[in-house]
Amino acid sequence: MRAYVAIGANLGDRLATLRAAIDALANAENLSVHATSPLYETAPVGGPEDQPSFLNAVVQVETELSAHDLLDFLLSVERENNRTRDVRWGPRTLDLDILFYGDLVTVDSRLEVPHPRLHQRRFVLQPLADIAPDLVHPVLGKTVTELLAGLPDDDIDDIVVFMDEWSAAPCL
Ligand code: A4P
Ligand code: MG
Repeated sequence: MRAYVAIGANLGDRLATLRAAIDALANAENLSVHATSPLYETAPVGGPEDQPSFLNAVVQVETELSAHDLLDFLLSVERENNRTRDVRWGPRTLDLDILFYGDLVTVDSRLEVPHPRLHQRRFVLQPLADIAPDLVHPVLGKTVTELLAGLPDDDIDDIVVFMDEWSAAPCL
């Protein structure tokens, strides 16, 4: 199955943590990394005031894991990278979110796919558009390019390219 995973960090050595996360994905059994977007530096959306800026990217993976097993694996990679959960939308060393898992549409107490806020967020849609512009949201029926174009443009300056090629996994 093809899946898209959003990765983000705004605490500690953000770049080193994101590289470690990509290595963990690339070295996992039953999963391979097929594309990595450029890395963006982004202003925090929500959460406490004055939290540090994020580094964000999106990764395309192919996996034999079920969606829930993929979630468990991503949570284990977060834990290995010292992720703690204190404040909702608060600062974190590493956040790994499943954006899409094929065309799957599912909601339960542990997992919601597609990610319920992806279509509102430039820090997700911009890197996703870099690697999958024509991907269609299975609920909204719009491509990633269309969703990105539909965002209000008042936050356009809140995201800038930090680094184009930044991981050992395949980039664009
Ligand atoms: N969960 C449910 N669906 C999913 C999914 N599709 N992928 C559950 C991953 N996890 C999913 O997650 C809480 C629980 O969500 C997990 O245990 C899992 O069972 P979390 O990582 O502890 O919570 P969170 O990420 O703080 O919450 P939430 O509401 O998912 O956060 P968002 O909406 O992802 O926002 N600003 C910038 N610039 N960049 C960012 O990366 N991230 C956030 C987090 C806020 N502001 C940001 C950024
Ligand atoms: Mg998360």
